Amino acid sequence: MLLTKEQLQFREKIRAFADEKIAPLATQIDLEQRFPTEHLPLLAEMGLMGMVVSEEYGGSPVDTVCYSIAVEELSRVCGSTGITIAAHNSLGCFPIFKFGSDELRKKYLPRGTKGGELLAFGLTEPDAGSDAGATKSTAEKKDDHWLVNGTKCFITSASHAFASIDTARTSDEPGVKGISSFILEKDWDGYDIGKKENKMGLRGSDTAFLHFTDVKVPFENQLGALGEGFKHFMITLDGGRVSIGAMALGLAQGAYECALKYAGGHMENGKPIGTTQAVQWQLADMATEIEAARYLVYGASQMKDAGVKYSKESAMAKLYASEVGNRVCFQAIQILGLEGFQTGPYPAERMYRDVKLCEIGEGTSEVQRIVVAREVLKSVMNK
Ligand code: COS
Repeated sequence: MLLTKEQLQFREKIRAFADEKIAPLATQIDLEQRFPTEHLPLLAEMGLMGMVVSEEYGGSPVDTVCYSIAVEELSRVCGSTGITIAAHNSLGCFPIFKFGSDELRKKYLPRGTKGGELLAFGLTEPDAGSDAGATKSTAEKKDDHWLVNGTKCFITSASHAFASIDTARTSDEPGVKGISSFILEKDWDGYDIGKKENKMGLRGSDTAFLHFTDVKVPFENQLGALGEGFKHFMITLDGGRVSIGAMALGLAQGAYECALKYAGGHMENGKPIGTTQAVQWQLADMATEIEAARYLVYGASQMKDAGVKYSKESAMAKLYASEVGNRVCFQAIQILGLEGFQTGPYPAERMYRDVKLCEIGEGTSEVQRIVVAREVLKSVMNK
């Protein structure tokens, strides 16, 4: 795909950083299920923690194609770092920057951007996953504050984030109308973090429950207008889904490169296995699908920057790139044979485990199909 000179230079810079600073720990943090806190200052220094925030609030803004490239390049070597950066930027920084007051932006964004501290996003609940409008957490007005109660689950960076943006019901109105958003700080009374989840993949990322018991939240920490929480997180997820597409793309690229290298060097019957048509056809399909996914991810990114509605394109990008990611990682292991089935110089098995999340997080593939179907049917159903 044709990129501008600046975008190509940006890719080169992030790839060099990812290869040099992130890749060396990727296998170890996966095996040890350890969140690499030592990476945070490096990521902040590279500007990777403030990509969707203006300089005024400590950000290092880039266009959304570059943002996708950054998530792709980090994920190419380490899915855990890819998800941490995608969630922090798209779900943590973005809603504060987009919907927050100047005071909230000044209070929270510089710590998250230049300061290298993580922000989290608490939307999913035990009984509100795909049906995000079924949120049960509540925020009640008491004296000079909101009192927040509820439980959020599978929250990325829950244990390491200094604050989270959380949704809660502020009225008895059923469905999506009575939902609002708030910023809650980790150190406040009643804000408890659950145990770390033992996950199949992305084991170097931090995922846990958040429990809120009578957490006193100042009125000024309400994010955006009352009752607009659902719309705001749907807008937030439009961007987040592109970044999950970029993550899937990076994992696919990483696994493909493992298979490609192996096909060029591993000998069978006196010849590299890449000389066999069976392997050539697989590699050709993988390369083609990755490139098609890249077009969708970068295309949705360009639409975000153009300021046009891109919910359908973001859902398509996530849906397709995630499914390509899963297919490519699976095929890569098949080409690598036993070298791909074990932890070793070809980390395709880690990528295979990591990429599964892309079909689930920030809306399952089924949810993406709902979003796409609703949009494409609009033209014939509303007449
Ligand atoms: N941008 C702006 N507004 C949006 C929007 C978007 N992308 N999507 C929906 N809305 C608005 C709608 O316009 C509607 O507003 P009005 O009532 O004023 O018309 C309102 O939000 C409700 O939308 P809708 O009727 O589509 O809500 P549903 O409950 O039917 O939503 C799905 C269904 C499945 C699409 C939604 O619940 C969803 O995306 N679920 C998955 C959640 C998810 O991704 N969770 C993972 C979290 S990991 S961080």
